[in-house]
Amino acid sequence: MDLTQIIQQFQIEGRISNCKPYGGGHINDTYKVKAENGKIRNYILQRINHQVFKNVPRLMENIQRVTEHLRQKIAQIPGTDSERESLTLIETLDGKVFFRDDHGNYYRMYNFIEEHKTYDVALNRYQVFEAGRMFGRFQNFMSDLPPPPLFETIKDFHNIEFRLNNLFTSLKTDPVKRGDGIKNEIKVVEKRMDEMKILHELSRKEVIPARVTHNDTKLNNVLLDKNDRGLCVIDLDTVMHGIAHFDFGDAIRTSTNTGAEDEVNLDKVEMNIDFFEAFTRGYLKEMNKLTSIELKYLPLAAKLFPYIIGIRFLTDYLEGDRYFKTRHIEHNLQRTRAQFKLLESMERQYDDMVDIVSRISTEK
Ligand code: ADP
Ligand code: GN1
Ligand code: MG
Repeated sequence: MDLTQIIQQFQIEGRISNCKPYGGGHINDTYKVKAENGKIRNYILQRINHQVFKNVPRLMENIQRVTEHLRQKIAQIPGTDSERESLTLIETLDGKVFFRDDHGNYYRMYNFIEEHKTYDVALNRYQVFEAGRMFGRFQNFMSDLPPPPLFETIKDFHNIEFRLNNLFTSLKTDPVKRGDGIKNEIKVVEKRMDEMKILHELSRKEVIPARVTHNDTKLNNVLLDKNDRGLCVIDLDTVMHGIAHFDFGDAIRTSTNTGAEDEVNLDKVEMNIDFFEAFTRGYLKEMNKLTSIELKYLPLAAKLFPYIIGIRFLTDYLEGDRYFKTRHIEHNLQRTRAQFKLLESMERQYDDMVDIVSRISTEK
């Protein structure tokens, strides 16, 4: 079955006139689909990576519940447009929210949200503030998602002990013989292991409460409008139970970095503390439910994410690049180095992060 035949399984309006790869995600394959019947309608088609997401039907059930809940919440706010501010799934001809082809590949479609912008690297404070507001609002909205609990789409996704175990197992077996070249990176990991386990421990002991979280709050997973105002949180595959810190941490990792996630020139990689302030301000403006313990640990969450994602890139490098899409042979190692440089920059500015969180959370 080719892509055109797959698209025809969905209830789209018009004749398909174009379908081309879209976006820069590391996991799924995304296409922009254009259909015409007098007027033009665009859609997003995604082939869901079922090596990563092992139970796609249950994942899609989550997405259906989450998008419906968000739509209701948004519709209650005067002046909002729930068609543009939440994702809308397109059903198949037989009323399902995904299609499975003869090879066992899974596809879904969404309405294309027109006139949006996404950024891999933020250009100014306002964009970062808006991203903070959007992810804060997302967490706030999800706090009354009706039961039952969401399905866990990837087990142990942000479990640092699991990620460390995977790294050291791969280092020991060294399947593609890359272990010798990463001694410095292993030192970076080992030096911080105890500190980086703190949030996991606090969550395990329920000192930090479980919440419904997004878990993949990269800056480019929020669509902004043409004036850079926050529009829609996307990429909902990993929405499940987590702690607020997962969303705060991954968003700080990607929205305060002055360089690219895979920057070769490490001099370009720093945390912009002004952007940290802007994100925190936007996030806490909307997410007003955090306990004092949760607030206290936000700066640690910021450091955890370049660390944990760096470990995941490094593990994938050791395993021969099987998980993340890569463009060249050293890509995952290059990403690791850039993430660890960002971590060091955060460590230098840690006291400033603590002051900022404490100032913003006590302002009224
Ligand atoms: P991945 O999991 O691979 O990152 P995403 O769901 O984030 O996939 O989608 C990849 C890109 O496609 C996004 O960065 C965004 O630019 C675009 N995109 C996704 N959904 C929509 C949508 N409904 N409308 C417009 N653009 C979208
Ligand atoms: C992946 O799907 P995408 O590109 O938004 C990954 C995230 C990583 C990110 C690093 C399901 O996100 O966890 O932080 O790459 N998503 C999954 O860029 O593993
Ligand atoms: Mg994405």
